[in-house]
Amino acid sequence: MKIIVIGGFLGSGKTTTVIQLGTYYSSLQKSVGIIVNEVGEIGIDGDVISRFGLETKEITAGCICCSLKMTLRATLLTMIENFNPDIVIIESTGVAYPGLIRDEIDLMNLKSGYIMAPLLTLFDGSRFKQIMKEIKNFASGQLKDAEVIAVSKCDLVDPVMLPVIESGIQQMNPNARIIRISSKNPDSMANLIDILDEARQQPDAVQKEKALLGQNGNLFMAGGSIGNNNFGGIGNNNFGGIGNSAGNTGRKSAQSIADSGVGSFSAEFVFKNQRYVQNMSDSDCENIAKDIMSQIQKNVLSKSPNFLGHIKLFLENNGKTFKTNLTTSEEDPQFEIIDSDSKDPVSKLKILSAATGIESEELKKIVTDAIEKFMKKSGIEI
Ligand SMILES: Nc1nc2c(ncn2[C@@H]2O[C@H](COP(=O)(O)OP(=O)(O)OP(=O)(O)O)[C@@H](O)[C@H]2O)c(=O)[nH]1
Ligand SMILES: [Mg+2]
Repeated sequence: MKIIVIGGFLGSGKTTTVIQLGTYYSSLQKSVGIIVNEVGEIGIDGDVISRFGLETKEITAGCICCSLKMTLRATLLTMIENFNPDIVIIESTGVAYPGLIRDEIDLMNLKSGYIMAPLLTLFDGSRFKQIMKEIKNFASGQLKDAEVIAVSKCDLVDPVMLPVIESGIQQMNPNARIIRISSKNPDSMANLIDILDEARQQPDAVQKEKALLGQNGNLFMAGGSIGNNNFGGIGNNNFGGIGNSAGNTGRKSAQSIADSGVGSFSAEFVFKNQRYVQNMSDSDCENIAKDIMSQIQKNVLSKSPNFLGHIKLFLENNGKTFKTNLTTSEEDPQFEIIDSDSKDPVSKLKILSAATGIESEELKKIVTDAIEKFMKKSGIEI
């Protein structure tokens, strides 16, 4: 069994990459199991991935790198017991430290045996400037354990900027191999697959840490651990970062969500008059999804003018999903229609919102206000 852990900030293209890798491995007749973690209570990505015929388990309401380590363990063990996949792909939340997930798996002593692919972390090239401005400390914490860093969405990046981005990233993690990917460029994905198929190249960080375990079993805490030093270094200083990372003098621990400075809120809304909604045309559904998203966008912008994150809205109706999403303050929402083979006949809206510079409570208010405003305007009750 091969295990691939994919991390990267909110909206950096993890799910898109998971789907491409998963469908590729499936096409080789390999059995693939996917574990996807969402920070909110409502999951969306698991649903999206499973529509590609991929066996998917979703872990919600927290981060598998910190509060949900035991859930990750149980999910992985059940998956192995149930169908012992050839390949397991794990998508972390966008506010996780992926290295902690890799290390946690290494510490599970899985009896079935496994090969860990090089730890992959995505870095959204199209948001380079904003990431460096808004969340540099946190992003560098996410990158520091990566063995492979993929600059994602390269199709959206001015080619002149790519070396600049790569050198900025290399400063944050001098040891990582940096590659370029784009979901629109099959060659870049083929290159990624080749690299994931290579044996893990870095020395085993967990073995190093085991060697550093103190008598009381605590991880080494004085002066930073080998390969994980958070002191100084360009873009690598986690002191005084957003959230409460100050005072963390050793390895990062169970606080990635707080460190990220991201507020989040997720909810599912069921339409009251199902028959009415089911008689709506596709363009009505598209307009509803866009309308609610634009209200949310306006209000998030007013609270956090330079936000980064991922706001995802799914309207599910008549076997189709009308999806709209937004990852920065500077872009327009993206829209697409996905066919669903979901057996769920209930028409509903799912919203996952996560953004920097805004409290979770504020996001909750913004989302619920947007829904209320929509109901008033349209007369459609949710
Ligand atoms: N142009 C372009 N868009 C991409 C690419 N990869 C992903 N996207 C888009 O970026 C947005 C976010 O992609 P996801 O794959 O959902 O990102 P994610 O990292 O899984 O997001 P979270 O799980 O919410 O953190 C979606 O609108 C994707 O369609 C790419 O290579 N090029
Ligand atoms: Mg995702």
